[in-house]
Amino acid sequence: MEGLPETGRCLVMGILNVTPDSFSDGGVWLAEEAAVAHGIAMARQGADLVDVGGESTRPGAARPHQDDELARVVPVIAALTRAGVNVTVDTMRSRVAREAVAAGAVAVNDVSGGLADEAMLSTVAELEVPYIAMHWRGHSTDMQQRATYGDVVEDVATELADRVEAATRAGIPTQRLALDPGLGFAKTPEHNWALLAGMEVLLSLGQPLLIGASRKAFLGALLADPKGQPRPTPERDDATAAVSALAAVCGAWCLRVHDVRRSVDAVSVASRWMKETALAGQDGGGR
Ligand code: PMM
Repeated sequence: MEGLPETGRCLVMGILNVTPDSFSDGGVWLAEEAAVAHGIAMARQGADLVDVGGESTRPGAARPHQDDELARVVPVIAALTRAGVNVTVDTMRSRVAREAVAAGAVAVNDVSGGLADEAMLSTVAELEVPYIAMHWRGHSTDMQQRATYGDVVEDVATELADRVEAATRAGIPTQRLALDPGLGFAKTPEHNWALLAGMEVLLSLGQPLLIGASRKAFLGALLADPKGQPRPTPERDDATAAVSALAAVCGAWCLRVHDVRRSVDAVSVASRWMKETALAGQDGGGR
């Protein structure tokens, strides 16, 4: 996508939640120094982007005050940028997006797709940075009550198409716009699996697709023990890497993950496999 690193393969975005309450790493990277060190470590492991967020979006989470969000993310973004890391900001607030870009962020990742702050789309258009618009139906406090769909893949595709229209109307060129089905956001596990299996429909919207499956509850449920206890969050990284490999083969543009090394490896395998498939195709299958 225009303005972001070109690698010729699916990108890997490392997650850096500078929050006290994110579902998997809440509180771990709240201290600025620890957050910056972890961001640099993820870049060294091969993260193409490091996504810095100061608001937890886990189901039921309360929103932080804007000043607290700014105080959490801006110094970390500035320090990572100075260290040469490509940083994106995970925010629903236009003011945070503006200050994050001033501090060096190269793109804005908005889980609300511009719906939470009416100034977001015009701000991003003015800032001239890439924008990731996620499918969203409302704030985390009650989002799971909004997980009602006719056909989830068709409904999410239609609602994302509306976001493309709103973004382009606000002045964001499609070359700078990526989409995300928003796994776990107003979605049941069944909805998440249907969306992964329906990636082709989402890709037919014509925009790059980001997939954020990392450590999410639907993987915990899939890997539950015989008593039905979900697999604990840090033990979902191998399943996350499996999703990364499959999503890369299915044409994802970027994968947002906690464990960067596993997904970089998964993408390497997927890329090599796809290259071989293409070569076999050129040879008429005679190799
Ligand atoms: N998921 C979370 C936060 N931000 N951004 C995008 N684009 N896509 C996602 O799926 C997404 C996101 C919640 O997960 P986290 O608490 O592990 O960051």
